[in-house]
Amino acid sequence: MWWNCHKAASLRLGVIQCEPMPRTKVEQPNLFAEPIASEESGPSSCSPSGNLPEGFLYFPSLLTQTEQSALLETIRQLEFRAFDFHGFRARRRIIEFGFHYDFDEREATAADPIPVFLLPARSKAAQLADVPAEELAEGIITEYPPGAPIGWHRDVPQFEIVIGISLSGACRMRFKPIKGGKITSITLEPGSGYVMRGPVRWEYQHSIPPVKELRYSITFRTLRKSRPPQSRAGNRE
Ligand SMILES: O=C(O)CCC(=O)C(=O)O
Repeated sequence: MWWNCHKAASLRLGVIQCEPMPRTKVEQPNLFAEPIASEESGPSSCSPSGNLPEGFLYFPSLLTQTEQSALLETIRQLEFRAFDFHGFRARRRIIEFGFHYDFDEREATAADPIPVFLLPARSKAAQLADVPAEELAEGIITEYPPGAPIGWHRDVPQFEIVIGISLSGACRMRFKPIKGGKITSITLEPGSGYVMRGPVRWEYQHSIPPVKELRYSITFRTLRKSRPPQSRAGNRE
């Protein structure tokens, strides 16, 4: 059923990039103005992003410049912690709200609530996914200094729909089928949003190569209500 909701949300909210749906351009005056029609090609191993995995939606103009600036002003003052994965300290740093995920225990436990300054962004993220804002139970802010990547992974199975918002710098996001196959990619521009659900969420891994400039992302996730369609293999975060 999510697919139907998905279609409805897409038509109401703006441009999506998603296969096998044909690319649809619908003007949406405030939230998602300036939709892009195509993306540049990625590295030679990547195909152009027109072949993005099913279930991935991209909204290039989710936040206005003013909204981006206001969020960044607050985010820059937050105390990030190094992302630690089984003793490996990544270059990116994070702050978790709503839930904290413990990779050693493989458990999500309650964390500080999603702060007020993130609520407008959460509302917009919820509209992208066509879910009530309160269902976005977790919010993670990630800081990528220049040169910081995020490796290939599939998000942990405690969560379901993933919605990401990009701030400050652009980056490339790549997708790789877990069962093997072609890598595809898209550029995530500052102020853009994306949704991952269904096939792209469960049958693919995603990654971000080292970023060229400082980037922040806000990731909202809903809690999973049913068993994921795939085994746990390939989960990292
Ligand atoms: O920075 C992003 O947009 C992606 C973040 C991500 O993949 C993750 O936190 O698992």
